[in-house]
Amino acid sequence: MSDTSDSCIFCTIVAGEIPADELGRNDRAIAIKDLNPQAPFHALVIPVDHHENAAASAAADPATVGHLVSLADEVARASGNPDYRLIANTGAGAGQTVFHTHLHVLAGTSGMTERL
Ligand code: DGP
Repeated sequence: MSDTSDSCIFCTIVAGEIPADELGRNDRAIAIKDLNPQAPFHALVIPVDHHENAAASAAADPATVGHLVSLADEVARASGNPDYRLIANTGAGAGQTVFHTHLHVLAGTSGMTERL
């Protein structure tokens, strides 16, 4: 486990070193708009602590995933989307491109997207 990784784009965003369109934050995670939205509402919920995927975060602290889901629900509802999908791509073969745990929060469409 490491708390941060200098080469990780999401660690840089969490640290406030590069800008992101922030939707919410607590002491464990932040929620931002996805740079390349795949739905009318597309947020990313990112834990402060750096782990490569949700399973690794859960192994390090089982409460982490619960905190991520709670923040996802908060920002989805705040945007007027009480119905939404959560996705955690795990591994390059599943489409993961950023190897710092994150949940995709998608709303405003009922279908699967080709990308996710
Ligand atoms: P995944 O493929 O599951 O690893 O999703 C990574 C997502 O992160 C992808 O939808 C695009 C988004 N993303 C990558 N770099 C940035 C960034 O610098 N800012 C924001 N807001 N989103 C980013």
